Amino acid sequence: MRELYYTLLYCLWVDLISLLFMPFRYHFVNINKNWTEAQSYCRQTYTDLATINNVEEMNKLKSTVEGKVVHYAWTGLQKGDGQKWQWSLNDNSAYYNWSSGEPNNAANSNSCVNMYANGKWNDDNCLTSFAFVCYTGKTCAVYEVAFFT
Ligand SMILES: [Ca+2]
Repeated sequence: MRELYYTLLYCLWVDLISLLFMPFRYHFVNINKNWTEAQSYCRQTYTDLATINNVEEMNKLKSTVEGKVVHYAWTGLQKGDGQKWQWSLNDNSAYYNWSSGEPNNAANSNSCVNMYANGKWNDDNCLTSFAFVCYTGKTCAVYEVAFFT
């Protein structure tokens, strides 16, 4: 029990520090990778590919990538089972910021979502290589687990 208590304190502390010093949870990675490679990179280096749940997060993401995205950057959105859009991080969100005319499933092969420099989204071929945006979630999830079990 004492160990759990210390772990909780440690995680709260780590999260507090990361909130203070890393206010932006998004990281633009200027390396061209296909969607799956980008996902692996983000999972190894940060938390996952970027999740965008609402307008505030979209604006935060836009300011992170401002002036950096040349063409497109992968986000964490992908067509999952049942042809439903799903975030790589498994968040359920009903927020979408599609560019006009998208998603168009061009050539019947558009199952992954990238964003233009203006922040609008486009469905594209997952095998095409683009820069991408990763996401840093909570550094410690231990106290959540402890509270909910
Ligand atoms: Ca498209």
